[in-house]
Amino acid sequence: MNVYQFSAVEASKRLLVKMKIVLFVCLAAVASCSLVPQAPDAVVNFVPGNDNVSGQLHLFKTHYNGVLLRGRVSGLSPGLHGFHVHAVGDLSGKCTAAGGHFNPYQSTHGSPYDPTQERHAGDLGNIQADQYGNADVYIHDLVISLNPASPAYIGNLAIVVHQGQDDLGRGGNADSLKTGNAGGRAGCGLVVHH
Ligand SMILES: [Cu+2]
Ligand SMILES: [Zn+2]
Repeated sequence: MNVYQFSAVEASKRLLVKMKIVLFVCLAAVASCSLVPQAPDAVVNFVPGNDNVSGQLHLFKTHYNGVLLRGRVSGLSPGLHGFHVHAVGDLSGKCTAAGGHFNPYQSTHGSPYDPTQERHAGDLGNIQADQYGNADVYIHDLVISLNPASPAYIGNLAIVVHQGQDDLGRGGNADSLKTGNAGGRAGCGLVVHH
């Protein structure tokens, strides 16, 4: 190998290293972009009702008009708690001013977990609090909407967390098909859509 050939090989090796560095920087840029947290489309801050509830949810618009609700509610008793969008965006009177379940399609109360069952649009089932009273919320619902043109739009409505468990319409009495017998209102929050 003469000197010229040697330096040509070295030059091409250096070029390859440079290309690898450029590729790495590009990939790192793409990766960091996908790690940037997405701003929520709406937020809910919980206030006390009959219990000293606090917490925050971030809401994201998803495909097909669905909504992802993500966050944490604290100050609950351990166990399952009925979780609904209610029809009125008023939190006063320990959440009683929020009215009944959000029901734009005149349905009976039911379960969001069974797509064959009738439900109020606002029926989001139960959330589960641990022994410390904290409930991590991660719900993807395809009925409620953050599209203002939808009848199921939940902007400026209230989300209520109840003191008891929602029987999901299977309680065998009249109230089961209205409220799910979820009991008093532990806390509530307004859906603030930006
Ligand atoms: Cu409710
Ligand atoms: Zn309901």
